[in-house]
Amino acid sequence: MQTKHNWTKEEILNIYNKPFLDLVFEAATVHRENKDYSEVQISSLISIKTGGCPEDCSYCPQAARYHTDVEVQAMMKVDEVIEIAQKAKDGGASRLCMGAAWREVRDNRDFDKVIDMVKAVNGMDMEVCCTLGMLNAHQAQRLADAGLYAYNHNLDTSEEDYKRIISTRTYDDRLKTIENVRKAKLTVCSGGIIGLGETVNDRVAMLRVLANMPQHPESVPVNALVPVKGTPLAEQPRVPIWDMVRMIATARIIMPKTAVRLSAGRNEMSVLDQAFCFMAGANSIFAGDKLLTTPNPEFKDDMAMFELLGLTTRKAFKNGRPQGKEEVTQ
Ligand code: SAM
Ligand code: DTB
Ligand code: SF4
Repeated sequence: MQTKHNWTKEEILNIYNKPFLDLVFEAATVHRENKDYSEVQISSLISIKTGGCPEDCSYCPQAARYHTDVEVQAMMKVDEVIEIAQKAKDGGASRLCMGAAWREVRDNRDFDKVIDMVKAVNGMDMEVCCTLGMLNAHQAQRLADAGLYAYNHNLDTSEEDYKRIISTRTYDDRLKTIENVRKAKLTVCSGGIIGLGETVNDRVAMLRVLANMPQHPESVPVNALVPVKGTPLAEQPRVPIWDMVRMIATARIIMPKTAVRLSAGRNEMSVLDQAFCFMAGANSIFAGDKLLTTPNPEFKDDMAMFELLGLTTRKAFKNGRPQGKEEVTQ
């Protein structure tokens, strides 16, 4: 089946608002037609530079202007990253995502260090992903040349709602970085957060931007807000599981080939909640006892869940390496 890139708002809204069980059934059907539905990709997160970020993203515990319990930490050493990557690999992760609390990448020694980290983890035969804020075309190319597999850059909400959540950059800045990532032939990981106080129209509008890109993102993370004390969104109520399932199912139906990641918020979900998300087409998670700064279920509990649900873990590089990359052996 060919993927579609001209979704209207009404089409997506009609999918999102279907009777719950019809929606899950349709998403599960699309999932089974397009993917090995029992295979789940495991990504592990490392915060290589924590806290002190100049941006004002109102959900984020790492923004310097909010008084949260996150302590600013200097950039990690390459050896530390290798050690954590090995543990993640041993635990079953096929991808390692390195996050930095930066507004944007600067051409300095810290970026050189990230390049070294990318080379090292790529050499361990894991897919390497980075999320470092805004990038120009040259920086995206440097990451690609070092062996980066994916770049994560979320849209978070709709263009209309963006100013309510973040004032220090624009939606267009976000889209421009995603374009630079595409030009460097990296795979794109881009999604958003629900539970920010957005409307269903905002959720649908964000999904429409992703689904109408000339090429669908290879991964779409769906995060449930983790409300953190000290941030402006600390008092937001928890996202109902029904909304999380609707969001995942809609993403699965409109982007059938994409990896839809059940991302932040799993620590508050039961195994049954998560089972519904997998049924609705989620086929990727972040595993490891920490996301960037907030808790996540333990590896062993996730493995017990996989066993219970009959899920298996996806191997690295199943779709080959991004164009132009040589096979790297350990
Ligand atoms: N600084 C870079 C950036 O903003 O692109 C990379 C790191 S940033 C922490 C990565 C993503 O984490 C954000 O785009 C947002 O979607 C997600 N995130 C941050 N805080 C969150 C929270 N409290 N709950 C859920 N997702 C969150
Ligand atoms: C994504 O979409 N979610 C991850 C990853 N990409 C970088 C981050 C979630 C962060 C949750 C809050 C924290 O742990 O600081
Ligand atoms: Fe900084 Fe990223 Fe957090 Fe925004 S989401 S404050 S850019 S670390």
